[in-house]
Amino acid sequence: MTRSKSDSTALDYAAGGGLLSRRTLLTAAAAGTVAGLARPGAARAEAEIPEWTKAAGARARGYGMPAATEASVQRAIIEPWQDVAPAFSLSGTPHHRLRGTITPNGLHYEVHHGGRPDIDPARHQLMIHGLVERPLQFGVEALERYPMVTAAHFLECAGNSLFNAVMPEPMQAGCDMLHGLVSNTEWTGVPMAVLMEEAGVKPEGKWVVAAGADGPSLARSIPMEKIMSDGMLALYQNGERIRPEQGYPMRLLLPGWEGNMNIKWLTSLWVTEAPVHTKDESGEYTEILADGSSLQFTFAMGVKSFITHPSATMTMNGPGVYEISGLAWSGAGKVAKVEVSADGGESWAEAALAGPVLPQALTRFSLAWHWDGSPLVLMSRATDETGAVQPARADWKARYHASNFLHYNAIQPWQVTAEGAVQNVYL
Ligand SMILES: Nc1nc2c(c(=O)[nH]1)N[C@H]1C(S)=C(S)[C@@H](COP(=O)(O)O)O[C@H]1N2
Ligand SMILES: [Mo]
Repeated sequence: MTRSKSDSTALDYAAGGGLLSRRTLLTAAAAGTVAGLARPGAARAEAEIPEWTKAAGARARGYGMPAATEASVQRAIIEPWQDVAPAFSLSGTPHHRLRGTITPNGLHYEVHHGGRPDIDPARHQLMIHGLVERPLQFGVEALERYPMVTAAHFLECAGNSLFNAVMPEPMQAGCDMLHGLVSNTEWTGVPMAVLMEEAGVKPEGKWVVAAGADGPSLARSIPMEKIMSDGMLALYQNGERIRPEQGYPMRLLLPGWEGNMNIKWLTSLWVTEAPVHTKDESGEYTEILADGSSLQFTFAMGVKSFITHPSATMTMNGPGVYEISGLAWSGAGKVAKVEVSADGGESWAEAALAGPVLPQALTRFSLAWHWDGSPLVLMSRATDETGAVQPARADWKARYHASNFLHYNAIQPWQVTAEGAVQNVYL
């Protein structure tokens, strides 16, 4: 690769393909090498005075909305099974249109097995029954009086990134379609342990079968240990009441565990001795391994990351200095490091992680990059605090049957063409 002399004196390279040392973007901006981004300032007197500066603006309103010019920032409606299962519906978070780590409530991904029910909170009840000393029933108002905790956690569907898992050729679509079934929220609710202690779990009560109030009666068996350690009855989502899409008026939250177990519209917690092998955990949500056998109860989501800026469907704005930015997470705990490659995996540089890095939460990473206009492949590889590393696609595929689309966490390579198009590729 050739670089002009002025570039190489101003920039401090960390790896191939133009990756820059972590602090470089700030110093490059200061040195004026982020060429062509800002225009020279006009003298104040010559500057145009726009109409919004000359008149009064709109009045205060009861519930704010994004700017009208941002109306195209929407969830992607994903309908791969529309013909066979019409009640099943999905939408993906447009991560390539967002920054930071918290997902706005209106853009949280959705997976509904039987559509989104319209629940009257005054009539909704949560029952705790089975192997307990005192079977209990709670309405929303009663739950409001319990002590609550707040924590930021990702939620990811076990079927996230399914197109990369099973399609023979990489699908050309954005992060919303490809990886949108993960979102990150500050959840607030009552610790499950508080409710279970009130009901008095009998010594033989080792599992809890959680079920929702929607039509398909989605139900999952959950080990009591998880319920007692960090299970939450979530009532609030980023400070406001949980949205109908996310389980209004209440959902089960199991930090880091596959989305399916986080039962929405929660109505029943049945304490049992053993898992009951519901339809959702025997037929569905079991991974098919390479030898054809199936794997049940993969609870924690694997370590994973993808670059959001730039990403597929986006176009580079000419050669120059850019910030590569993306998201990383792990169901096992905190993200320990994210490495980025700009030469298809030949060399790697460590990205900066935006703090505080929280356990089982989306973590933003970034790294400065000088794109010289030549074609190359960008990718990110996350490692979590247990030492687990995100696998290459071929290694992930070798473990599973060709038809398996669950728990896909392989590295996402993005091809940048000489024309500046960013495309999904398999590597
Ligand atoms: N009652 C009920 N709970 C449910 C579902 C459902 O359809 N019904 N979908 C599950 C699946 S498969 C996932 S991935 C998550 C999705 O949560 P979200 O729609 O809030 O993103 O909720 C889970 N809990
Ligand atoms: Mo899911």
